[in-house]
Amino acid sequence: MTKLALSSVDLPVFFEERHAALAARLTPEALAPLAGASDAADVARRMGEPLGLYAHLVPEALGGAPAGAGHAADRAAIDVRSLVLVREALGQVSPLADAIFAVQGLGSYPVVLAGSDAQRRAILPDVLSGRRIGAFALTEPEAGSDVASLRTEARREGDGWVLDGEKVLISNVPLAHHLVVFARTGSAAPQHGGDAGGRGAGRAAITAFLVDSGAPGVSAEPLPMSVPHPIGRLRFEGCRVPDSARLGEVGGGFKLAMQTLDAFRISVGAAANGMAARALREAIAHVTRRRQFGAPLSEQQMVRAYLAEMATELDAARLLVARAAHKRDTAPEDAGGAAARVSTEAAMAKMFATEAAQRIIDRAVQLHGGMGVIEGTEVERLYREIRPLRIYEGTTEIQKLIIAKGILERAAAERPADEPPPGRAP
Ligand code: COS
Repeated sequence: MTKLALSSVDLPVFFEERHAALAARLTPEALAPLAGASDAADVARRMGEPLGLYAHLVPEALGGAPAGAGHAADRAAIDVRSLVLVREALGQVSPLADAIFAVQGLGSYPVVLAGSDAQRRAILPDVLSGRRIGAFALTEPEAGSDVASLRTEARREGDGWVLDGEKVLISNVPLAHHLVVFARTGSAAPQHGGDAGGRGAGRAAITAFLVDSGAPGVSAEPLPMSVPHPIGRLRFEGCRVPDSARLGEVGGGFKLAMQTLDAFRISVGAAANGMAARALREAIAHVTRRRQFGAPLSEQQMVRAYLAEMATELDAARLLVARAAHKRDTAPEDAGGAAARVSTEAAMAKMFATEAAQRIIDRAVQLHGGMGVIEGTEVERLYREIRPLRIYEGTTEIQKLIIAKGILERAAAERPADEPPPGRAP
């Protein structure tokens, strides 16, 4: 099996030859048209043509990249290990491109998973070429981490639906042609906290819709961010859509959002690894060049200790990301034919990699001394670029809740029925 050199280690256990071939194509030279580019629309287009990166978001049957052996035969046929490689490469070259790519995925994967054949044919070929950009409209002013409490409403009217509500912090908004909108369709009131039954009813009342961003009743407003990143607010006022705009089952929206996030949270970890790898490279270049006290900084033990910690944390993060992606791609489907749940592993990868990248980049800034905080230096830019990754697609704190829930459920499932209560001798 071909070895895939991701850093100082090879990870042949998790990757296959086709991944090595993809990684070999994702060179800084190949991605050079994205480096330093600040026009989001242009960056979004280039990733379609000529770079062909969106092929990894679209099933092979609709022109996308082959998902490889071992995948569910059709609908969920997106290879998360390929996403991971693309995002680590983009993270090193252009965090702006990486963010647009990720949201193109969030805005199309629900169509891959739950779309009708007509919806898939109407959307996915243009997603592939980059003629069409998508967005994932989940977050609201009063519903961020607590998805079940969202308030945007879709009211049944005649043979369609009427959407009213507000979404905020929606990436790709100024560019997006279509929006995957999560709205409340059931009679259950939005649930904040409360008992499991109440929250369950709140979740069961959420449905996804595929809405044209130019549809009557939709308005968008950009929000300025601390880094170059297309993001904004959406308002739905009497926005009428046909029933054919519904994505999946009525009431299936919460699960669809979570399934989408499971796949893409893994790749957030990969993007963080890309940014951290870039910072480590910059730090090594700096400490081997810069001389103080008569020798290169790299001769100092404290500097070496920093480098050792940075490299080890980066490789640990890469291993967690690779493990989650491999499991997502290869674990047997559930009884309903859906991709295996990897919520715990995905949350571990996302949490650890983004937190580690923040620490690695912070140390790279420290090693650069005063130049590390001068606008325009690479590490200063990375220091700003990494920050949103610990928040978006589920904060670090939410990942901890998911991980704890996952391991407790696993422990309960493995406990024999006749085991004495914890703390008591058998
Ligand atoms: N795949 C399939 N089903 C899933 C799922 C997944 N990945 N995750 C959850 N579900 C289903 C389960 O069926 C679960 O039912 P059970 O009660 O049978 O276990 C149900 O959904 C509820 O799951 P959970 O109990 O975990 O829901 P909560 O409302 O308590 O909390 C969190 C869910 C907090 C984890 C969720 O709201 C979340 O991820 N929040 C962060 C949102 C986010 O990432 N926002 C960023 C937007 S994109 S930038």
